Amino acid sequence: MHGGGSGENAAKGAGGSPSGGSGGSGAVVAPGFSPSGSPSGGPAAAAAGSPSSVVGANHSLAIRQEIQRFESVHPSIYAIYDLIELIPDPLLAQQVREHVVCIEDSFVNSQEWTLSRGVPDLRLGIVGSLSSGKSALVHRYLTGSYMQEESPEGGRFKKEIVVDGQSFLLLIRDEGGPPEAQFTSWVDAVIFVFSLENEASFNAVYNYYAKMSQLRRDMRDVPVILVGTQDAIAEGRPRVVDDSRARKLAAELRPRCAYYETCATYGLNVERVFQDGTRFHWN
Ligand SMILES: Nc1nc2c(ncn2[C@@H]2O[C@H](COP(=O)(O)OP(=O)(O)O)[C@@H](O)[C@H]2O)c(=O)[nH]1
Ligand SMILES: [Mg+2]
Repeated sequence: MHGGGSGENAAKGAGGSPSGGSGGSGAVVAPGFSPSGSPSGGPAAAAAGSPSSVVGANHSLAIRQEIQRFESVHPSIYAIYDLIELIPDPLLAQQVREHVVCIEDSFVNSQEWTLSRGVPDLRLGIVGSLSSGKSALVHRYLTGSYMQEESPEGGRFKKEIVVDGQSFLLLIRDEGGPPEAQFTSWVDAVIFVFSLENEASFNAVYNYYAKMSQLRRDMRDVPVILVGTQDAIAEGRPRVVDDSRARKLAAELRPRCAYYETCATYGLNVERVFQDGTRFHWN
């Protein structure tokens, strides 16, 4: 059940302390982000550059304004969810909640409708079974910090990335459940996430991929990345998926499919995963 979850999750995200960003986790701006790993100068440098860079700078303004819009509405949505908790009649509360969820999904979180088509965007989907570490991964990328709370509902996030002086709006969709048709048709690239400590989450990746292939004819052309998340690899939670099995799965998904182990607590490979997830647009 959706139940206001994406808002809740985004609220948790916004609670972090973004590194080098301009706001909450839904809207972190990262000037200088570059898929090649070398800082590209950021919007200020872009404005002073070639004509094509100036176009990028214009998009940057539109993107920042969109991120601001996105951020400014969320507090009101969270406030409404809190107020709904106070409605004594459970049926009425549920009806109001469903309407708010609908508004949130189709307008507040909308990633397509509110921005001019001319602004280049990148739609990155994150999918994997419950508790595979998707939200912790996304949160780490957006804020540079580790989020302790479980967040089963997923969420949608926006971030400006600048590549060679060009601004792009990166749309991240952390999917709360299995990949459905709308998610599958929406994505430009997919990060499949499983937990290295959970066999079922590893098996889910192949099943999710197979499901997406049934739903989308050109699924083979969609770039994918495989991510195995590490927890503390502590006693009582041993690693159950070894490197060779993970690499074998990656190879089954795609020839030369990138595979990374990540750790949200100390940030291992997190930046690289997202750089790879967006790199395909420029290659
Ligand atoms: N110690 C540690 N815990 C993690 C890490 N990544 C995820 N977790 C924990 O694993 C649980 C599930 O993570 P979450 O991101 O909510 O999974 P999701 O359901 O796929 O979004 C949460 O309790 C997280 O705090 C990590 O890198 N280190
Ligand atoms: Mg989650």
